[in-house]
Amino acid sequence: MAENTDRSVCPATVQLLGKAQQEGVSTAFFRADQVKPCPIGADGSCCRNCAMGPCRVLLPRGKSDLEVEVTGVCGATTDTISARNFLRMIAAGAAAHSDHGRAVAETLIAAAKGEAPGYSIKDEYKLMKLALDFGIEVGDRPIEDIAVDVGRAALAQFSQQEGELAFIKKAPLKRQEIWRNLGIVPRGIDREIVEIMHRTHMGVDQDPESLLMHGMRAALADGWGGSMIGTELQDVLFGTPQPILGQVNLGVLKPDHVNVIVHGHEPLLSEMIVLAAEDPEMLALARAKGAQGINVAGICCTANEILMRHGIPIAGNFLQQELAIVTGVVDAMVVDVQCIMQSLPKVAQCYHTRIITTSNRARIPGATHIEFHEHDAVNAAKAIVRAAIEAFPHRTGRVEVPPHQVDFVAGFSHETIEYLLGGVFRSSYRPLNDNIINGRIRGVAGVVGCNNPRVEHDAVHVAMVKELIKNDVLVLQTGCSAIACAKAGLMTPEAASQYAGGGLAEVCETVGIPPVIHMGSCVDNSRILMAATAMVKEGGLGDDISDLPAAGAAPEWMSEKAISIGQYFVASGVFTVFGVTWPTTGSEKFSRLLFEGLEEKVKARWAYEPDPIKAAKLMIEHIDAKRKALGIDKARERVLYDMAMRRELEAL
Ligand code: NFS
Ligand code: SF4
Repeated sequence: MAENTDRSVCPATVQLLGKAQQEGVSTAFFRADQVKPCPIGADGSCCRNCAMGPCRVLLPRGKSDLEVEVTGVCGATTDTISARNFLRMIAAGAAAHSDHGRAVAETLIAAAKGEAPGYSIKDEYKLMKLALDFGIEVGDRPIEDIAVDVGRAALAQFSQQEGELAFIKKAPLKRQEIWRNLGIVPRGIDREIVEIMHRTHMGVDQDPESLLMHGMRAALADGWGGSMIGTELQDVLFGTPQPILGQVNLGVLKPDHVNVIVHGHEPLLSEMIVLAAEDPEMLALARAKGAQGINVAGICCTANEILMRHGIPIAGNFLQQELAIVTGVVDAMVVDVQCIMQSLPKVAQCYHTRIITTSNRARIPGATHIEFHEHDAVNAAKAIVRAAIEAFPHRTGRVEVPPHQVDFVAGFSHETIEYLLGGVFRSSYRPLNDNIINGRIRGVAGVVGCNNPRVEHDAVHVAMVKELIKNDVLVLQTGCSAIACAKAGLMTPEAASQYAGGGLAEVCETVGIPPVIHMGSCVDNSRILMAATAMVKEGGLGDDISDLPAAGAAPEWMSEKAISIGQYFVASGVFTVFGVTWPTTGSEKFSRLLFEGLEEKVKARWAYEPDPIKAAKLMIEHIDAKRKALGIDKARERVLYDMAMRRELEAL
């Protein structure tokens, strides 16, 4: 059995794991010891797509499917089975992000029609830009009418059967051309996801390469479709994020307050809970029950969403959801969709915490269901906050809130990066590109994704990101990875001088940004696509995303959403490294297609490397190769020389 100090680098997590153990509370950390991963499923060699199986296509020890062929009952080979399983992960991930995007579009329409009290249009400028993207007439029409049309056009992207998704046109022209030549421009979001399920059904598409091409099409429908719709429309409804100071880790919970944790992904409800918690009636009720006030905090991507727009603190990332309850001070944990552990009601039984499910798509036995609809959001939010207040006097057991809480800066949309770098009057990516060209910044890395109890919590994210910034790579982050690095103190402007290489530190200090940039939730990975595109369009770094000195990673991934994200990064031209485990290791043939073969098709590929330092090195090597291809490798040598000279001078 591992020591708790080996399970996480996050001190609050280690502390509460001790409390959970003392109190006999089961958490994912301990269950991971008990439930070992099935080796056949782990390497993608199990097919259960029909009742002639399930078939386990195990190769003789030490042999690969390049040498020996093993098939299922229907004759499906190892690489086909591996490819089909991989595609089904993409389908599930793309579906999750996209269904989220769909809900936002529906809410925008309802809000514009005045059928969703509490919601309004916060970013008219972005709405106008979207109207242009969708070819909607603006003229001097009322803003509400335009919003209804934008919402409807966004919804139509899901059911569109032919043609191309509208946001594809936001990508660099060269990238669009690559997609068109390969025939992988998504037609409609739902269509590409459904087609994965069809193609991977028994006896349909059995050519791994053909399967993978379609997998990319569906993944692109996520990144440049469902996720991008989610991000853009949320900006319209809730405002485009701007840099904001936040606090993170379980120390943000307040023992003398009613604590409401919002956990999940869709900010539609959590935005209303934030408002309900400020309602004088609710505050009075909380005081009447003996509380000093109402404290809202977030977990997972919901946390990232409301942090960026309201400065609401983040209690923790994915693996801290159960531990938040173990503090004994969480009065209600409100969940919507995705990444919510079914164990929560069971953990809550040991305390007084109310687990409240709110989406008709996501119910959990043992939880209280208070269904949330946008037309009655304010009342649902108040009912939830009231339930938390009523639970407050029933706190039982020992209260233990870890003292750990870290300040950080978040809220970097791709628009605010542009603005921060270029200033008010000439906002542009020019300064970023220039600093990459002159070598102060070596390149850019997107480090994103989950936690996974199969590896030390947060440790892989933090080690990788530290290694990258030490080597002058500017890091863009989202999701639970962003929360991990915020907790580690990497998201303050001061972190630049402490952790970044000389060149990157100099740029960060001049502009006043951290070396690690928080860009939001996982659907906001679409912001990273937009930032990469803006860099290409600014000029001087090639004419496609694949020309940029850039790389991506999800070092502690666990969800199917992460696979979809990784695949749309790769299909968009970004070299992408995953850690923990790799779901196609059972087939050397299919793995080679992902790790090598994709390069000639989309000019980017996957890599698998669980060691964070080695993975960072792969990313840096890739960045350096791209610098060389662009002919800007010499500039960096000069900068390094300058730095060395400067240090020498300083030493005198
Ligand atoms: Ni992304 Fe966000 Fe976290 Fe992973 Fe889950 S919360 S959508 S899937 S675990 S990063
Ligand atoms: Fe076995 Fe083929 Fe059926 Fe899969 S589809 S379970 S490999 S028979």
